[in-house]
Amino acid sequence: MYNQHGAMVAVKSRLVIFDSEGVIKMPDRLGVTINKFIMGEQLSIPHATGDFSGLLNELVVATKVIAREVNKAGLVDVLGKTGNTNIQGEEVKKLDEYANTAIIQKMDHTGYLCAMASEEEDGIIEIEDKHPQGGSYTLAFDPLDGSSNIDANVSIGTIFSIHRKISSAPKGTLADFLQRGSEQVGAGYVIYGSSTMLVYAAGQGGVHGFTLDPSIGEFLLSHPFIKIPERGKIYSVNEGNSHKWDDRIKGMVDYFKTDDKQTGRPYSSRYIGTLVSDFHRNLLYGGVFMYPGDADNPNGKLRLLYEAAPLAFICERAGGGSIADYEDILDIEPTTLHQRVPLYIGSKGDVDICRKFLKGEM
Ligand code: AHM
Ligand code: MG
Repeated sequence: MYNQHGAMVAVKSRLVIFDSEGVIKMPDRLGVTINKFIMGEQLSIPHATGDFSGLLNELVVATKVIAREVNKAGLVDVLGKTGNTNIQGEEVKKLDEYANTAIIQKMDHTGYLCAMASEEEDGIIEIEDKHPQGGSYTLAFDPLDGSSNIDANVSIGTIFSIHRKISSAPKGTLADFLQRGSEQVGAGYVIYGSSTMLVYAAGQGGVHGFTLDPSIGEFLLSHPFIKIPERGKIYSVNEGNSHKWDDRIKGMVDYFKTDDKQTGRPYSSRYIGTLVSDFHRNLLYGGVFMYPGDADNPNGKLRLLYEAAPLAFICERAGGGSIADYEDILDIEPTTLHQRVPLYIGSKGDVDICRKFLKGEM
């Protein structure tokens, strides 16, 4: 059950309770684990089967395994490249491969999924016959986002998107993945940074962040009901590409850099080069992340199904916005698994400015 703030009031279970202002009261003073929180959300949804909670909980374990490997990456021989290229034509780093396998192996036998899709795999990943069949969800993921940053000990992440299966095929079909972002039943990301943090939104609920306490190996609720500021002071874009931008994009970025006290400009530039991290910072502080299309890549670089759409789902739940060139990200009907889209995402006010530039209204 949710109150008028969208706050879960799982009074019966007394797992996690929010007062009428949406402020959390933690009956468990040692901290609310993510499993307990997910259970609380499940109990607040009538007729929930528990499958979605089960799926999320398994995914949480997979990300803890990845976090463990990321943290010891400098100590063992997992840094560096495998010598292979993935289907995007990019070099595959060893940790990418590890993260991809960890998620597949953690999820394939759970019975919750009909199929998976990964940035690292060409087609959809079938659930092998030896595993339970007939799962009612799909999982699309970027196992290790920001892979160019791995060797430099800069934060990287995992992004995931969950849809309900729509086809009648027990093993799922491509159509089950080619659903609009607005149809997601849950989405989230993990940042492997100075600490490991998982942020997710599910069903009609809000956006919640959990920080991994490595001493007990648990994600504990640290950021309930994240809301993105209406306007920010940060723009994030790879300006090394500016010579390939059209005049609309050049004008947009110039606008954010122009001095105008009344509208709080100039904005500061912050660009990590890991989408998850750039997005997360802007989610907390406000601002806009942009990866525009350019002369070489009209659709930009980022992928709709497992990068743009899940972050757009979270951003929208947090009160922000996200657009491609002319459409809201969540409204785009995907046509291919690894489709790329231009992306402008963050504070609503800032994304609206981008929208106006893209439409030629500014
Ligand atoms: P990846 O999934 O292969 O790591 O690529 C996606 C990453 C994003 O995390 C980031 O926003 C972008 O690529 C950075 O690209 P660029 O180096 O062109 O600025
Ligand atoms: Mg990636």
